[in-house]
Amino acid sequence: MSNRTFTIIKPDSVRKGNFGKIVSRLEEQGFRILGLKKVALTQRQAEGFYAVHSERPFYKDLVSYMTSGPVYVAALQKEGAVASLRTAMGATDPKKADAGSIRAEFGESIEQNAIHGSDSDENAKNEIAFFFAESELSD
Ligand code: IDP
Ligand code: MG
Repeated sequence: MSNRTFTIIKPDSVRKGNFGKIVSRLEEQGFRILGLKKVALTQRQAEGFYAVHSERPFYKDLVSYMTSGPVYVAALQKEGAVASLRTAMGATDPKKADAGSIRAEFGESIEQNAIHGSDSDENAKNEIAFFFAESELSD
């Protein structure tokens, strides 16, 4: 099992000034930040990143949301990182997310849900590589 995962602090979080609070939570829960940067996703990047959802009815809106303002992308390290981040985030729909989870606290809607987290070790590896060279990562 890999000890890495990938997150995006999404545009709604950055807009509302919740970036620091969310990163604090992650650090409190034992994640180390291997790499972090602020980026304004291009349409092409957002489409590529979410290509797996290209046939879903919400794809177009998702791409406009993810390009609506800057985001922070980060590579994180923790034992069992992928599962641990998914638990910390909560369910996709903030209304269904466990109390105390990041999405329950900071998400607006099923679309504007504050944070992205990889759903498997393989996707974590690919998503980290989408934004970072290995030489940009250190613990
Ligand atoms: P996840 O982020 O919890 O892994 P996914 O199913 O991978 O959820 O969906 C990717 C993103 O697409 C979600 O985080 C959310 O921003 C958006 N999304 C997912 N389902 C819906 C929906 O039913 N309506 C609108 N947006 C959605
Ligand atoms: Mg997903």
